[in-house]
Amino acid sequence: MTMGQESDGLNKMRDRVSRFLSGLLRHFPDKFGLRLDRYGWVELEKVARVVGERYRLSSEESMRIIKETVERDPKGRFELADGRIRARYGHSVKVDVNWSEGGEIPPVLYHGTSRKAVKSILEKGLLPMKRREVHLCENVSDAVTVGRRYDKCPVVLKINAGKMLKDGYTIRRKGKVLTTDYVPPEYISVYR
Ligand code: HQG
Repeated sequence: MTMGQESDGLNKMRDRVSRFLSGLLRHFPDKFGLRLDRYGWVELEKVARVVGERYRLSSEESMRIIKETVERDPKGRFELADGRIRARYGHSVKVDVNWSEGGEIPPVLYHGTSRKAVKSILEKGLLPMKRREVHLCENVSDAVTVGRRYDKCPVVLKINAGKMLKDGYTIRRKGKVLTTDYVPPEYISVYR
């Protein structure tokens, strides 16, 4: 096997593990016998055991792949600390998401969505829907990527985050993603 083939296989495995971890740590920990604590944390060893069984990896391999997946994740989807792991955002399970990594919140944020959701969003505001938070992006191109998950020609909404903060709303930073509980229509306009 050449180096290229080996890393292709490894990249595919990391990709699969990343998707599985997103599901496990955001949506269905109980399906695999895991219990998240109040803030979404769970012992890394337990997660490595579940991942190892699923992908037939030794516990060392599974631990290594999880750590590499977390470190290389372009969006900072996961966080490791004190032998534990959690998803930074995207939860549907009941966890306390009310924490932030600090740092400046840009005065303008973006949200990518489908064309068919726009009318309702402009009427009712941005709701968390099946998740615990509304997810926002720092730049237009990230918002387009998010919106493409639902529509090949997504709409990008511009969020007046500066005004939201001034009016007392909380916006949290979770890796590359910014989150909030709800965005009322008055802070939303169509960017493109
Ligand atoms: C829409 C992924 C109608 C909202 C992404 C969105 C993100 C409304 C959908 C992260 C509405 C919910 C989250 C309203 C909101 N009426 N539609 N009032 N309010 N919506 O998946 O932001 O790659 O829960 O516009 O990249 O798309 O998995 O939210 O289209 O960062 O790490 O309801 O998940 O990250 O969809 O995605 P979602 P999202 P990962």
